[in-house]
Amino acid sequence: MTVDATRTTESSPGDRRPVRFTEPALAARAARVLRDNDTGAVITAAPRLYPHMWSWDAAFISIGLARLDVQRAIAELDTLFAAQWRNGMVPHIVFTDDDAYFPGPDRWGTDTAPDGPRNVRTSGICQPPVHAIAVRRVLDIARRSGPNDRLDAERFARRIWAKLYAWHRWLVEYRTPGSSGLIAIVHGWESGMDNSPRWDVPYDAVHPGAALPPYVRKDVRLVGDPGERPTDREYDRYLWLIEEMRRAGYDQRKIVSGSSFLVGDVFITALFAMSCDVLIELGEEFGQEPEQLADLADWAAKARAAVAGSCHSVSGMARDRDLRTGRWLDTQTIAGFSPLLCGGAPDDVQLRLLSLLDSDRWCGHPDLLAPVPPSVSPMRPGFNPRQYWRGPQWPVVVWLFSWAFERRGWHERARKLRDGGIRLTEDGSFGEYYEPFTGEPLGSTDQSWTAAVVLDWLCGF
Ligand code: 2M8
Repeated sequence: MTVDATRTTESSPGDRRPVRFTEPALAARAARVLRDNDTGAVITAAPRLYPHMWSWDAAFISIGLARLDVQRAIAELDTLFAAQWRNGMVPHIVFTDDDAYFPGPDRWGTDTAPDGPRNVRTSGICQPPVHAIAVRRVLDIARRSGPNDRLDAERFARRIWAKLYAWHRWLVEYRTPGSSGLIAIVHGWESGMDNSPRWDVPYDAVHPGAALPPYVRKDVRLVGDPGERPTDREYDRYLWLIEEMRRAGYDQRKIVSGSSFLVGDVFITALFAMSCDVLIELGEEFGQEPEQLADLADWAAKARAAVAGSCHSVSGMARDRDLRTGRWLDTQTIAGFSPLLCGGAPDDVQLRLLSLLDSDRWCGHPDLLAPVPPSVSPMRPGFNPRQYWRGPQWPVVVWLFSWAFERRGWHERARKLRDGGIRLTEDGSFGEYYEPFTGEPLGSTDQSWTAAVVLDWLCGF
């Protein structure tokens, strides 16, 4: 489409934000963000704050890229999977040469990890398994864009399938300890929702030792207000967990048995169930081994049961579980709606969750600029509208819910989330996250995954 990237709509006196771009102008700006953040090798997660490739960011980014250039979208996922560990883990960061981010590759010290990749430096943990969903979306977009794109994307989907299967197998083999069936994380960063109140209780049991090597944070210098980022106390714990992993020599079994943080993550478990479904569809289409398809069906069923089994008997909210103490973690965060993503909960629980999501505790809160779920309920004590994962709205999370609702046949709900997501981002800054009442962009601007999901919404089908 030909567009004028500067065209804005009139903003009326009641508007809380001065600038609103028209949809074509917003799409053009989103495309420019993705192009500007392209180093030639990877699209960085954000220009200054995140100068590397992050695992789940790359998945969302590939979806936006597919709207511009299917080949480039495929290359992005290929780059990520070229860094896959030999045991199947997809690392949470693939490092570029930029040294503006801490902790960088030296602090992770994965170069000698027995399962690590050889020619590329990575972190030593993972992030949510949304990659099969991205491959599916890239394929769907390519099929509508023309015969060459279709052929390329089909070849790619066939080729990457085994890597996706190995990644899912790794999660089952190493990360389903205990009987809850939830997929376990060994660091809050693995959840993607770094300092969410979901992790406050388990982090209380992480006691950084005197042997924690000194460090200097770089993130707090790169955001307008350091108060939007996690605290130093939280960072000490994040770094201590890395220290524990280094001492375990990045041996997954040792990490899972010894880490002072081990939590069953209900949101990841729901995403895993959905991704297994998608992998089955792709595997059936491209003639993959029936045994592997059966594995995926089994894993998806167990993951769904685990999500349903975590639901609180009164509120219906899904819960994480501290696997070190065996206690459920009751927090009113967006992760509580996980059963709405993957299904599998009894009808009455699902209905309760849907009406809670619509209520003034969540999307129906009268003061929200855009009716999309914040990371934490505005009614929860401790809700902070400006602080990282403790209140702001995240467009990628909204995208996940809109994608899942569409798949579940809830078209009207999916459309409302999409419209709300565009309302949130139509100032054209592509914030990393947004203050829910004013719509102020927070954290980084020109964040790639925000631009990518907005582009996908705007190009729709
Ligand atoms: C944030 O996480 C990184 C650590 O991985 C950080 O705060 O330094 C999270 O929002 C995470 O979900 C995201 O993938 C990453 C890059 O956008 O930033």
